[in-house]
This record gives sequence, C-alpha cells and structure tokens, in this order.
Amino acid sequence: MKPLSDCRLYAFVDTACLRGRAPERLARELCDGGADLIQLRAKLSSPQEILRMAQAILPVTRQAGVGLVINDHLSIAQEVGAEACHLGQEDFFGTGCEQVASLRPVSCALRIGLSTHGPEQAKRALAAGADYLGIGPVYPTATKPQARPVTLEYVRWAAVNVAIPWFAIGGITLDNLEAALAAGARRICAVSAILNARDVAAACRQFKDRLRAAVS
Ligand code: TZP
Ligand code: MG
Repeated sequence: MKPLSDCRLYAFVDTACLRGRAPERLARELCDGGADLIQLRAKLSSPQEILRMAQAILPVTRQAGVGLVINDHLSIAQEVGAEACHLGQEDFFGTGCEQVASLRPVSCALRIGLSTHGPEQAKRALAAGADYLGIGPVYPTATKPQARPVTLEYVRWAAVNVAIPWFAIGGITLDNLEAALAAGARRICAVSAILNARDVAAACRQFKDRLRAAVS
C-alpha cells in the first residue's frame, strides 16, 4: 500500500450496508473507484465470519495496492496480514493500553489507527504513537447513531494541531465535503455516502477527485 500520508480516501466495507452484495465485490468496486484504504467494519459478525470476509477481501485489495484495515479485531488483522487495525477509545485506552507499540510484535508492520472525539483524546492518541487518527463524527450519522457529533470545530483544531495523517469521519457526503475541506481536512472517511450510492465506484471517484484537487 502507499504511505498513509498519501492516502486520501478511506472507504469501508461495512456489513450493515451490504444489501446482499458480497464483501469482496464491494471491495473491488471501492478499489476501482480509487479508495486508498478500505476498512472492514462488521459490528454484528462473529470473529470467524470477520476472518473469512477479510480473507476474501485481502486478495482484492492487495492486487490493487490498497491497504486493508480491520476494525476492532487486532488478532484478526494480524492473522490475515492486513495492513492496519482500527481501534476506538474503548478498544484501546479502555482496555488499559497506553502505547500502540505494545500491541504489535517488534518488526511487525501493522499500522494502528485510533478514533478520537476531541482534542484531549487526540493528544493522548498521538502520545500513544497512533499511526493515524480518526477525527469525528463530524456530523450526525446513522452509521454510528449514538455518537455525539464533534462538528467542524474539531476538524479545524486537527488541521492546526495534528501532524500525523488524520481522517475526518462521520456524515461526510459529496454535498458537505467542501465544508470539511474548508475546515482543513485533506483526508476523509465515508461509509454510507459511498456504499449507498447507486454506483459505488463512481461515488469513490467523485470523492477522490475532489480530495486530489484540494491538495494540489
Ligand atoms: N466512526 C465515527 S463516525 C463513523 C464511524 C465508524 C461512521 C461514519 O459513517 P458515515 O456513513 O460515513 O457517516
Ligand atoms: Mg471499535
């Protein structure tokens, strides 16, 4: 995969949005559309099911040079040889972890991203050695209905204060992308705006083109 700093569009295979589509088919469409990273997010699946889905997706992402990120399950990420694992505050700090390095064996290249919901959490995640940060949810979103939106104020804070790659996430659509870019975001995650689009690859391409234009 390309370096995280070069990754702009972070897309998802979220099992809540499959609507009968095979995970690996969605992964292919996301890759075709230019996603730089793909997270497998399967909140209601068993570890065994997640492992099987990850094994089906990995050849697709590998061939495309796209990084596969496993949500929540570090051991699955390691077992399948995914490029990264994404952990929430509760998965990481909530289980007593303080340093990302303590989670991976020496010489293991697995990257670890952490969700953050405000400046104090971002500072703590940076001190923990996270490889990238999630900054959100920016807007209310049905994909994570319980989460309180952090608003663009936190995006503006991240733009000034976070020196590692960070991705604005939560309720980002092609209609409000401009506002996130204006607040300083140069990398974004989008789940429903892409997976619920009529043409998944085309939706990715539209996000990617506008992200590219914002950095050039
Ligand atoms: N973490 C913060 S918001 C969110 C996650 C996983 C959901 C983002 O989904 P969507 O559909 O792009 O709002
Ligand atoms: Mg989690």
